[in-house]
This record gives sequence, C-alpha cells and structure tokens, in this order.
Amino acid sequence: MSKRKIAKKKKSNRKKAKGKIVTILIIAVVVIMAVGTRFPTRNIRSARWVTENTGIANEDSTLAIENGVQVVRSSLYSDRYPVIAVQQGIPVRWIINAPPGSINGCNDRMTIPEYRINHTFRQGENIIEFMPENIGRFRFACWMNMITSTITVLAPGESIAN
Ligand SMILES: [Cu+2]
Repeated sequence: MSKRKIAKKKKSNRKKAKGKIVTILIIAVVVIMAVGTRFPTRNIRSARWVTENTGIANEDSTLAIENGVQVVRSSLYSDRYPVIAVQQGIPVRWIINAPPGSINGCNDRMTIPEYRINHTFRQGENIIEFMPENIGRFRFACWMNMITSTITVLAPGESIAN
C-alpha cells in the first residue's frame, strides 16, 4: 500500500471510531436521562416520607443538634446498618455504638461513597463525621456490598431535628 492509501485508511478508521464514540455518548445520555428522571423524584418523595414519619428516621437512632453539629446515635447490628436521616448543611457526627459480639466479617467495614468514607468498626463508640451537602438519599454498604442502607439528607425546611 502506498503512504497515501495508508493515510486514507487511517483517516477512515478514525472516522469510524468517532462515529462509535458518538453513538455510545448518545446512548449514555438517553440512559442517564431515563434513569435521572426516575430516581430524583423517588429520593425526594422518600425524604418527605421520612420527615412526616419521624419515627422511621429515629427507629434505631437519635438525632440532636449539639453546638452546631447534628449528633446521630445508633447501634451496630450483626446483620444490618441503621437507616438515618439528617439535615442538609449541618455537619454530622454519627456515633455508632458497636456492642460486644456485634462486629463480624461482613459488617466490619462500611463504605459511604457519597462522603468517601471507609470505616472499620471497633467495639464501642465509632465516630463518623461528614458534611451533608447534597439533598437526597445516599446508599452505603458493607465492604462486600451485602448489607446496604441509606442516609437521607433533608432540605432545611424539612427538618426532623426540631
Ligand atoms: Cu458484608
């Protein structure tokens, strides 16, 4: 093949690759839009639901504002993580008490992607601190993704902390 032909072929290959990338991008945008229109509303609805039924948010935990910090107190169970709700814009100190025998090979490490937290439990009080900046419901899980739970961040008007 001549140099010119090779150059031409390269060009057409590049064009094909570009076409593929564009197709993938279009598909990605459509998928994101389809998913995006569903989940945010569901998150907001569930947040309201928690607000109206404060008992749900406090089923396993207590929440109190102390010196400008939301202090959430929960217990660690062998087979589940607490479901909590907090208010947006106020720093959170989440104190999880791990009683003797509650930690096992599954629940011992907890990952909260939204706050880039990786916590390894030890017996007694475990303190997890984060700033809830975004409203919504954020999933977290054990390191093996078997135990999952959520942190719901409520808008200021939806306070459950009064
Ligand atoms: Cu696990």
